[in-house]
Amino acid sequence: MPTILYKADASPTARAAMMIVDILGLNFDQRDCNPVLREQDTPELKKKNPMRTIPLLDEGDYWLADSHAIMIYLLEKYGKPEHAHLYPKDPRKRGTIHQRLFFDCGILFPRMRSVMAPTYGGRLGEMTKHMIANIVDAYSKLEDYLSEHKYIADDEMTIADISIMTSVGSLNGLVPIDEKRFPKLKKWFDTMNATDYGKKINVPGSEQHAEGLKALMAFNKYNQTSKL
Ligand SMILES: N[C@@H](CCC(=O)N[C@@H](CS)C(=O)NCC(=O)O)C(=O)O
Repeated sequence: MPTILYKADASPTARAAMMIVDILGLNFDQRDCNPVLREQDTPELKKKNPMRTIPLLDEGDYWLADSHAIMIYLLEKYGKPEHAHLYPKDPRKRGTIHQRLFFDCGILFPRMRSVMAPTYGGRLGEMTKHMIANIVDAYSKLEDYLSEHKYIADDEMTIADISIMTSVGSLNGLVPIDEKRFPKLKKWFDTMNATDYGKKINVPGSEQHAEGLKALMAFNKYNQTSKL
């Protein structure tokens, strides 16, 4: 059975897994699974991933959820010497990479999710000041990380960059990075998006995601005001 990757192009977390698959040159069966339509809620997928999220990697007799876990797994399983910089063996470098991945999982992506959930739920007509301030605050933390190293976790590109560029991609479509305030972040983001996989996967997927959210917010706002 070929390995299946359940994904949606607009999903930041799915994009991270898709880019690692692309970088490693893996010929997986990449299947669309739309979380907005709850296509991940089938009994088969629920059993494999009780979190009911994408991406989900399915090898038939083994499955794995969470983009960060998937990235590490694929790198450890298929990484060749030319990919070593993406997930170096040095414990301190790994320590920093893991911290940045947890930062994405625990802080950055949830700030995106706090906009996504009420928008898809039909409740959010426009972003609140608090949501915007939280996103700008996350940009400022990333600017600090980029003052420590050339990339997010190291002076070479690592999986932390691949993970974080997807969250920032969608966030930037909602709250554009202010280049004057966050010059290092803007430069890093442009560099990441200029890679082959950035151009092919992250740029169009982020645009689709942010534009879809903005359109839905406008629709929610219209619905809310028309009910008054
Ligand atoms: N920590 C998870 C988060 C995955 C996640 O929340 N994915 C979203 C799509 S961007 C999803 O599937 N949401 C559906 C839901 O939460 O019910 C990861 O990195 O894979």
